[in-house]
Amino acid sequence: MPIDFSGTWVMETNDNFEDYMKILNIDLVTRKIAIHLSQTKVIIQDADKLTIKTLSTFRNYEISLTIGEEFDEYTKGLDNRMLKTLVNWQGDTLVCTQKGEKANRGWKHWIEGDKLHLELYCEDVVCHQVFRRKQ
Ligand code: ECB
Repeated sequence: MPIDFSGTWVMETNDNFEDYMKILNIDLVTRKIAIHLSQTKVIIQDADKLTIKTLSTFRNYEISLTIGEEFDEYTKGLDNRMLKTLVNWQGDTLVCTQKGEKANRGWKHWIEGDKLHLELYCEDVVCHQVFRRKQ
């Protein structure tokens, strides 16, 4: 039985988000707004199905997927790119690869204690976000 990421998670830290946005060619004005956002993750995990909502006061973003099945992801409202995205288990870590224009793009989710971790990576940039479970 894999672990369950389901729940509502509130951002505590967001390291290197500026460089992650820069490598995705996000414009300065958008970056200035986005850097100050508190993001909330709402994750619904049901067997091999996963919905991840990223919510903020500025923009929301949502994906739904089946673990182990590649799908077309359009990063609407983020960098607006088309990706071939695949999420798999690597032990208790969810590992995502996002094939597209940018090399070495993807993310990893894992849980440590009561914290949800997310590493967002692209090319040589890694952004590390930590969330606490909302009671
Ligand atoms: C949706 C809240 C953030 C809105 C930021 C708006 C503009 C910045 C544009 C692009 C920056 C790139 C990504 C934003 C960071 C987080 C959003 C979701 C990142 C992601 O791929 O999350 C995965 C893993 O949780 C699920 O989609």
